[in-house]
Amino acid sequence: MKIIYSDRQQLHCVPFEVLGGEPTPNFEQPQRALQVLDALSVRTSGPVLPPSAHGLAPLKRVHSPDYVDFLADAWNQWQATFPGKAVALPFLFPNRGLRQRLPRHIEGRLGYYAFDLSVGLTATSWSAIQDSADCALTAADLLLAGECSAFALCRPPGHHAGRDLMGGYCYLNNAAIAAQYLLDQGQQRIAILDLDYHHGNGTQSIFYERSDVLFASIHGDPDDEYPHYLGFADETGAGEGVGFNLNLPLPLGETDWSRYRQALDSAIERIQAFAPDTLVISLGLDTFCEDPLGEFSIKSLDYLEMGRILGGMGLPTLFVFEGGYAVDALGNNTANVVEGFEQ
Ligand code: SP5
Ligand code: ZN
Repeated sequence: MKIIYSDRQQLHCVPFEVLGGEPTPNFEQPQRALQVLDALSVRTSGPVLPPSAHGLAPLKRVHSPDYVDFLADAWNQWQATFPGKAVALPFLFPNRGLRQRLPRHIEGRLGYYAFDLSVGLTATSWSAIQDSADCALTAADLLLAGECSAFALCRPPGHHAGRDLMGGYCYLNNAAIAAQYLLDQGQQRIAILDLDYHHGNGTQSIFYERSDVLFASIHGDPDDEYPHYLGFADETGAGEGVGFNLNLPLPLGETDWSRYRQALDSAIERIQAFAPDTLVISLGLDTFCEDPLGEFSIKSLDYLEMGRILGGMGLPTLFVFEGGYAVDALGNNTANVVEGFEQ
């Protein structure tokens, strides 16, 4: 399958985040994408192609126009206010009891559009963020042109980003943007299967009241794991979307492949009943046993079987790369999914 990737995605590099009460080197490093690119180039049919620019319009079909314009201009505003400070980072948020009102000052704007401290912006972040979304859109074009699968090697990732909210290393929701684009190009139903270890709160919230996009997610129980405030089993959709949201939270520490596989079977059963035109897979590899942010125990060879099961669904499939922080194993694990899928 074709792999879509842009070198400009290397331009986004946030030096630190805050974890466990301490400044910590940011886990979402440029090297992640290079490891995956290497492994996919060597081990799968390829080829690797650059994204084509789709402009702001498809982004604004999912995100609010003010949020997209903010992302594109945030660095300029930051630099004007904090000259010489290399990373724009929020530090306060309009939580309970505070006004949901976009203020003038960049400090207030950053917090208004963020829900955690993992989403710094540097001088070159926007190029990478935009190219990451363009990778998903270009991969969607391949499916529209009749390819049966494509791999969008997106970085930064997307599934935590909401309509006007960044967090969890995510700025633009690449999977949601691709799904909406496929609908706008004439498809009727899209299923999004989110296999990242963390719940895809952004994707869920974007499509929560919609019946043309089915969202199914397998993830660490948010009672015990990030993002904590969404992703529970009783969230089944609202309004038109009732019945089109499926959360399968699994326990930390005791989820191995056999347990995960049962959840995957349930998700697949629901997706097959939905009969989507395209399956978008938010592929996070942070379910890996050695992932520094995860508490599942999936092994490298399990990803081969995961790929075979996904390929066995027989649906046009768009892979969108999300999380995964065991950098040394990330390429191999990702290539295992793709190789299994192609068997
Ligand atoms: C795209 C993606 O995978 N984003 C993940 C962001 C997670 N950041 C916060 C991690 C919090 C770590 N706390 C560990 C709690 C017990 N495992
Ligand atoms: Zn994750």
